[in-house]
Amino acid sequence: MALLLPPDRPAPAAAALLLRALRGEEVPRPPVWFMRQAGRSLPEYRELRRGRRMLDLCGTPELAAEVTLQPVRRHGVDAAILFSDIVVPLEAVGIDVEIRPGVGPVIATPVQTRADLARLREPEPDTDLAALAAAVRLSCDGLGETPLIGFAGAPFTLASYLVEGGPSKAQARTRALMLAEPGVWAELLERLAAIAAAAIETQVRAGAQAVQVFDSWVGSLSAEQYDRHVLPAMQLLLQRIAALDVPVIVFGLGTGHLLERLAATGARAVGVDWRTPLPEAAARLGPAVTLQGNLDPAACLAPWEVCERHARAVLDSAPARGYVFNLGHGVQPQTDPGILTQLAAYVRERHA
Ligand code: 1CP
Repeated sequence: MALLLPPDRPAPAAAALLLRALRGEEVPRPPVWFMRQAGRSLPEYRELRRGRRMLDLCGTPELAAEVTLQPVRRHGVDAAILFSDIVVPLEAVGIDVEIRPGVGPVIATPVQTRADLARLREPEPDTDLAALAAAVRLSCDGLGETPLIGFAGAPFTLASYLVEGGPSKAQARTRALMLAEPGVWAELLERLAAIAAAAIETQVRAGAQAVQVFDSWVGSLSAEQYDRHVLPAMQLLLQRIAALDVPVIVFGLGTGHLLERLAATGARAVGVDWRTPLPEAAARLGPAVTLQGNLDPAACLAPWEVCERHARAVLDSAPARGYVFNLGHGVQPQTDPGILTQLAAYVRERHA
């Protein structure tokens, strides 16, 4: 499997751009990458995926590394994100999870009682997470100077899949458990924080230079619920990551009301979705927190002129320092990859 990058990959000078921006340093232009840049929007991914289970693809290091590199080759983005999924560390400890096409992760036996918690042990890095580490190492070998972002699902978002048994709109069962059984809930989130921490430690030790914690669905909580039922586990997770000395981005969809809380986890950077204007986020979080976002992914489904206009507005509203260009959530599967290539070039060249 060819892991080599074409000659037009960004020059090494741009390579550390992401890390510099995450640290709040002055940079010549904002770095650009896209959440869910690897995967279904790319025909070369769909080709490789054909006839394979998603989790088998994640568990085959050579293939996972190849998929990780695909968007870097094609779009010239300033970072790769490991091709994996937030449920991979759960599968690694024996949770019966399957990723169903067009649905997402489905858990055959949901976690709903105190007795179920014993199934959530911390993974052993050298055995349970060996394939994850190998995928990171191979990805880094192929990336050269371009940094690799490792990731994990945050405790709340992982809990939502485990408790519901699959994707859900409102996480009603999850929030019901949180309110009805706060003791069970706290232990559940503590165990999930340990699982996420182990996955991130493995990725950083194998070469990931930054990490993102995806708390995609935590926007369904009130600020008070977040403080009481989620923040302690997030702080545990972020404390373990702090020992690794890599920048951490925390992201959640629809978290405009929680931005200060996301920063209170100890994150170096906060991902913002398109509903919160960047100047508002900057004013609320201050210059010590890097912002990442926040082009509406729907803009990438529109003709290029429309996408460009919205991208310009995002860039014009972004802070001069401590800013990473991204979408406000993941790339939609039906996105024309040509638009993403144009968008990455637009961000790279606007300041040239
Ligand atoms: O080919 C396929 O059918 C699988 C589709 C797919 C892919 C490509 C899934 C199923 N996961 C992934 C890869 C993935 N997942 C990546 C790496 C790719 C990249 O970012 O470039 C990452 C970072 C994730 C993380 C992930 N998985 C999140 C957090 C990010 C987000 O979008 O909010 C979540 C919530 C998941 C669960 C999940 N896995 C897959 C789907 C379709 C879903 C979401 C289902 C739902 O709506 O609840």
